[in-house]
Amino acid sequence: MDMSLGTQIRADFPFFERHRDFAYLDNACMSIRPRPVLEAMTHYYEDLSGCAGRSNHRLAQAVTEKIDEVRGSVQRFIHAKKASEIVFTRNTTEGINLVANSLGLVKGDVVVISDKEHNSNLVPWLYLRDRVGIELRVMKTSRTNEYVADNFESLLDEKVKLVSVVQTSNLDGVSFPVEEMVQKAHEIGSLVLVDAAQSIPHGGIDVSKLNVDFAVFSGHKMMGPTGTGVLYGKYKWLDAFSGFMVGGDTVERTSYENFTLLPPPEKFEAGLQDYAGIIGLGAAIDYLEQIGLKQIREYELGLNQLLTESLEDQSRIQLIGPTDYRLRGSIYSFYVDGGDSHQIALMLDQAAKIMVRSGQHCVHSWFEGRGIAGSVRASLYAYTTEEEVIRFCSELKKILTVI
Ligand code: ALA
Repeated sequence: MDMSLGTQIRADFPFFERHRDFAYLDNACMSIRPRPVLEAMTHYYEDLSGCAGRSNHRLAQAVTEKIDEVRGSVQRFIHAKKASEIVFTRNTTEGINLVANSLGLVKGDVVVISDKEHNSNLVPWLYLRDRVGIELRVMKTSRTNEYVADNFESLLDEKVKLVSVVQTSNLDGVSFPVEEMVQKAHEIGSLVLVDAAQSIPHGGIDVSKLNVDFAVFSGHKMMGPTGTGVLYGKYKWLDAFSGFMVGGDTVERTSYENFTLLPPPEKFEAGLQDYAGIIGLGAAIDYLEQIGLKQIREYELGLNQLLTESLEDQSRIQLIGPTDYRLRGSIYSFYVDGGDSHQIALMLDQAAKIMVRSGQHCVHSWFEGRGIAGSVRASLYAYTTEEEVIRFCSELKKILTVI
């Protein structure tokens, strides 16, 4: 494995030119943007600055074309059948809320999630449980946080209307076998939503091969702008939805008495959109494709191997998830008996400008369920260098001698 990817592409990121002494290991929360993404956004503001799908002057037409182009790029990138299956959102959470509020679930309907869902894929369902009376079933994972087929199958019956699960966990980097889960869910007539926020940036997704009904992800974790996201939905389901947020640009016509919604995806994209952001997201996809998702994945595994092996001898470290780095993608998440995760993260930052995330990572339910206060999470990406990983391990070892 060529372990030079990080240093090779580093020059593409103005952020790293300005912060040469940072070790940025909080990529599961927020990624850094390469120059082409920043330039694409600036191009919108400096050269285009129009609305899409409204005015018919040349600037508006140019923006409309760009947005259509990006929709096509997303379609190709995730292997969707139609561009109209791609809805632009603000983030993953918005996509899940859109589906939760559009499915028309009623009292007694069941939604299945896993025991390691981010709040974005837990709270919308608890909300529907409290307001509508749906039942929420939680699939238990193994001691090492992995999928257990029996635990999933035992929850499936004809009352299940949706299985909504994370593909790759932000807690520990472990992935679920989504294709197998989709097959089982479809056999009992349930739809499947996959939260792909942490999987797409590190390996992509093929929604057609997985045969998922919905997939959601965010731009900011894949080198794209903040406030951008995507909901993929099979056209037949999007078409059947009655609309969630409605208003300008979602309608074909209105009168004082009624309105006619446009077909998908327009009927879901209410109001002026983040055109600069969407154009930036398109540039992020181009950039990721240029590097190659397979190469990114393999490179990150190499870094995680280095990280895992360097800390193997640290008996106080309690790793979350399997010890095998190949099962944890780009994440190394741990806690230290007798050590506070926030204190460790602060010490890493203050002593060596190493940025990691600490706490419960918006997966409070998992931590509460196990009586663990929180973890320190180092998360890697294509531009992470071996030097950053080595620095993290060495500073952490120093900290472990004083806490
Ligand atoms: N989901 C983001 C994280 O894990 C916020 O940090």
